[in-house]
Amino acid sequence: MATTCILILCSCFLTIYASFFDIQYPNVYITAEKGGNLTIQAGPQQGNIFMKPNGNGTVYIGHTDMLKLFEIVNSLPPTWKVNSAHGSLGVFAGGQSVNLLLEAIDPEGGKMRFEKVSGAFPPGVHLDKTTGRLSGNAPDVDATYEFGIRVTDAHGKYADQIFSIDTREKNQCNSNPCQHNGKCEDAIDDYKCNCTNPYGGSSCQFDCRSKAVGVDNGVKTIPDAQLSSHYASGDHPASDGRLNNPRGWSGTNTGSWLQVDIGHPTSVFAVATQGQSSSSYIKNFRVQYSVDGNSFTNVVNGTSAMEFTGSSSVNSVIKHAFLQPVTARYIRFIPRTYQTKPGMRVEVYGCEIVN
Ligand SMILES: *[C@@H]1O[C@H](CO)[C@@H](O)[C@H](O)[C@H]1NC(C)=O
Ligand SMILES: *[C@@H]1O[C@H](CO)[C@@H](O)[C@H](O)[C@H]1NC(C)=O
Ligand SMILES: *[C@@H]1O[C@H](CO)[C@@H](O)[C@H](O)[C@H]1NC(C)=O
Ligand SMILES: *[C@@H]1O[C@H](CO)[C@@H](O)[C@H](O)[C@H]1NC(C)=O
Ligand SMILES: [Ca+2]
Ligand SMILES: [Ca+2]
Repeated sequence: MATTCILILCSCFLTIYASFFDIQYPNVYITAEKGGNLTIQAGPQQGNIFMKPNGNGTVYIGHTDMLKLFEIVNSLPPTWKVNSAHGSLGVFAGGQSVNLLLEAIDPEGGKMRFEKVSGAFPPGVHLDKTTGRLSGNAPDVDATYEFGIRVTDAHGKYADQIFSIDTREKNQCNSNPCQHNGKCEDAIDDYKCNCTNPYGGSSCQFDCRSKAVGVDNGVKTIPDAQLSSHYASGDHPASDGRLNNPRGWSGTNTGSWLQVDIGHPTSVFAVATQGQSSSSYIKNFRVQYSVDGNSFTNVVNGTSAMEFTGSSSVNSVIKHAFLQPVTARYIRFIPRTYQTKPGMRVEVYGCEIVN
């Protein structure tokens, strides 16, 4: 009976003061009157106020998620798990693989982000910003690289730490890369060989006396544009002046010449020729060489220009080694005496000069 009475009272109260306590199923609103304040007060002594969002619920003040805010406020910054004193991550030889994990722990166990805030990594070493892994290959230099890394948690709390990596230049000569008694000099990520005569190439692996630069028709390392001539007879251009070419180059008189532009400074040791045809061939020729394509010098024996014998045969190759190798980019074949027409097909032998 009393319960019914209270219920009736309540419903009257709610109808009259809907703005104060309003149920709009399933929502419940408590609203003060205009200018009024809403006060929730616990019992006068040791009373508590509980707000209990359930499940994934939260408490908002304005648009601020209070639980998130407390989470951010309470979140502790990550801490570094430093592996060694002074943040030294180790010593790496040139070319050695670097694979290091910059370990940090976030007390809340959330995701972390890593970034460099100062200093420099060794060239070739990179940081993965999500895992904190440093990887790459150590540069071939003696150096210490110091850098500051900031690890930041999901709440923007961060911790900085200075690290360092030491690198040591590797002596690339330790593996004795220079063949044929070439002298080795260590370099950055590399070595240089000072080869003994007649060897060449980056590891003195070539016998320059027999290393063709590639004029030969079957090789053509030297493109047509690098073959030129003076006074060619029209149907036998310089581009046919290749050893084993079916046509061959032909000049018109002793003022003619055939030139090979090797393309780069080369230590030239020898040349070879074939005749142009069974009836048209050089009997004797000189060889001139040049570094710049303007100023040419005779290949000599002592102080006189060497006179080389040409091949009078279509097929047989006559090869002539110079008494001393010459440094040249351009080699010119100059007819001296010839049968019918000064014709020939040529190859040049030598090693590229590498510095
Ligand atoms: C509401 O609270 C403010 C601040 O305490 C007070 O100045 C004001 O008088 C209160 N309003 C009413 C109607 O009590
Ligand atoms: C909270 O939300 C997540 C993802 O939406 C859900 O997997 C989880 O069950 C929810 N927890 C509760 C207590 O409702
Ligand atoms: C190469 O070795 C020779 C003989 O020892 C020396 O004269 C020459 O200067 C060396 N060249 C270079 C570039 O080191
Ligand atoms: C070089 O000249 C000398 C003396 O003049 C001679 O004896 C020698 O045969 C010549 N060598 C060549 C390869 O022509
Ligand atoms: Ca944290
Ligand atoms: Ca080195």
